[in-house]
Amino acid sequence: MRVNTVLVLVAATLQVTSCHLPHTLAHECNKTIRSEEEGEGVVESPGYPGLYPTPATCTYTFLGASPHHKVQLAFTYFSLREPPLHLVAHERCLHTDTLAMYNLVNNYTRQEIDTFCGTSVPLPIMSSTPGLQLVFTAKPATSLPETSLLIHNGFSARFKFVTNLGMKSGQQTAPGVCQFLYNSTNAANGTVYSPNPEGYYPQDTTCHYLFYGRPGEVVRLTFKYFDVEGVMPCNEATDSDYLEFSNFPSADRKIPAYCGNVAPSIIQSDGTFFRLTFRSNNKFSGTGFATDYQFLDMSYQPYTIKKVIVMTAGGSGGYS
Ligand SMILES: [Ca+2]
Repeated sequence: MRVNTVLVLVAATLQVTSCHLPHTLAHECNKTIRSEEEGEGVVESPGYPGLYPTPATCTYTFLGASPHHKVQLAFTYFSLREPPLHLVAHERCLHTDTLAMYNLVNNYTRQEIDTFCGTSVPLPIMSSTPGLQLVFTAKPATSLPETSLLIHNGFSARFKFVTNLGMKSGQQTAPGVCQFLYNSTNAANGTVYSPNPEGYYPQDTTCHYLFYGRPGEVVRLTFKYFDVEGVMPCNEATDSDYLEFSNFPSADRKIPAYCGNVAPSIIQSDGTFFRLTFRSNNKFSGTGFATDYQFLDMSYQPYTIKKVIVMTAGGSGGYS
């Protein structure tokens, strides 16, 4: 109840303050961005690149017009007032200015992604739904130690509504669907990424990567990077996100699921088809994975048994 009262007071103060701010600054503080009006652009804290006003509460709402949309956000600058130094990691953001991020379910219900504070630039994030909301909260100037008041220019980030989950390779089977095809006839090798490459993968997302080799080919995966939130045995029972492999269109119990920070060793398919499945749940995200893939023609391997052809009389034996 007390928190609610404080929030109401902060909101009331902001309302009054807004009247005296330049038009652009007041306009930027609470903003709704719709994909049909602005498919991509920049979102900034009030007054950026100058100091942001304190106290302040600003809500930025991104709404994708299509159920296939997700919102990708990549920060180019991030500097909020530092929390008091004595706080432990999980308490840091409780006592300073913050930027909280939420998936918007049905454009309305908030589902927290994460909350950031301090001066470390967050990695790119992606919503798991067509809606994303940012809530920027700056505490009153007097509520923080003097040392934390030096830098507070706020944040600047590029946003983009995407239907391909930001993927950089493969052929997507349908907009908004996290299923990508890798045909040997299109590319004999390349790299496969988790959704929102080089950032945190979106929550509650399942992706299938389907590899199709030519006759006689297998596919080999060599992992370059691996950070999938979870613990052994990497399944729903342990609240884990995971990566699994299959030689079939359905699950393959022969190969264990992978999660954590240790990348799988080289993985190779038994035949021409291979399926890689990534699954994230609705809490905590890692930065995902990157793996090189290479189709290999096994029909020319030295240990392949060659058919012996016996020539007719007058000829000589040989191998084909
Ligand atoms: Ca998770």
